[in-house]
Amino acid sequence: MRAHAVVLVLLIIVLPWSVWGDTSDTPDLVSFSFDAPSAVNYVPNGFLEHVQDTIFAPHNNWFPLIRFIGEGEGSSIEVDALSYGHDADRSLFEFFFSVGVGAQGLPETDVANEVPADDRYSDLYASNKNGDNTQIYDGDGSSAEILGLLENASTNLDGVDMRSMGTQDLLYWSVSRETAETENPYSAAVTSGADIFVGESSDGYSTALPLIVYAQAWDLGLTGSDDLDALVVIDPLADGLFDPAVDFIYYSLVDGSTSLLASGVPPFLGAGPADVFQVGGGVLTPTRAASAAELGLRATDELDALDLAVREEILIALPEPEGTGALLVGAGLVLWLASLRGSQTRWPSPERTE
Ligand SMILES: [Ca+2]
Ligand SMILES: [Ca+2]
Ligand SMILES: [Ca+2]
Ligand SMILES: [Ca+2]
Repeated sequence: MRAHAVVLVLLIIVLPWSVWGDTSDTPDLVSFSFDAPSAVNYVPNGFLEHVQDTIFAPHNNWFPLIRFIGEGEGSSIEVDALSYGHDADRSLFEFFFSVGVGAQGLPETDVANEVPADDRYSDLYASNKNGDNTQIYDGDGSSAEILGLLENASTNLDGVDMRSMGTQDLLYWSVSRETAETENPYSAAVTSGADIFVGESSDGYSTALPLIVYAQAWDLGLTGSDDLDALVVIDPLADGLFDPAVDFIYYSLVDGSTSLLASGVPPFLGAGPADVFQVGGGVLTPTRAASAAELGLRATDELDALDLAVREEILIALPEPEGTGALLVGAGLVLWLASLRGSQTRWPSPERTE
């Protein structure tokens, strides 16, 4: 009985730490980038590597932790989409996304309910294409799990993978059209904002040479004047080569991309910047994987970051709310007191000690 009580006491001491210990930071989850204007929120405060090609982890503060540095301090390279690459069955996955400046969301969705509107751009939402969406991460953590972003300064998250690391040690990314046209090594290699690059997920990923192209704009049914702004790669062989027979690529386009404006054929005819398209799996021409309405977004909204993930895995992996820790402590105390009452010959009851 004494050993039983000792174990219970240890549980009371250890459980709160195991539950609460993860709530301050969640570096094991989510990798994300923000856009160039957002860097202004961090760099003047001495966070010189908090720029638009850095990849971040969540942090319980007003700045996110650094996961991968691209060019780093003073970078002018805008990484506007990223994916570690998946090897699993995509049919199990839901859509996890961030929205861009001006997004409204359909009425009654979490995007629409996030106010003021400038707070929406730094959040992550999930949808199973039922016309609704749920807030999963909140930029400043006031209404959901925290990313460590400044919402009052409208930090705009522009790329995401719902994991801390890939299983394939690869990183796939796209850059903005402006970066592709003006910044080396992208401009020297004559790339476009709709090309997808691949490298090892280590420091310097976005500036590593030689620049390796995973898929070009035309592989995606796009033109060189399109700009891909959200990306999920499924590359089961992890060979860094787009094989349209077995690989899948999911993507969204920036508002104003040529294919959205002037394609005239499905799936781009009548589509917008919040629609998600796909190629691969033996289908060489793009199809629409999700419409704005299916994701609970308006046709004019911008979707600017995307991943496909299993919601239960994300939610299970999230730290328990503090209320759960208090419940566990309470339950532990009740069990401890019960054990004391059952062993009064060895352990004085609380009543006797007073
Ligand atoms: Ca970025
Ligand atoms: Ca965003
Ligand atoms: Ca791009
Ligand atoms: Ca988009």
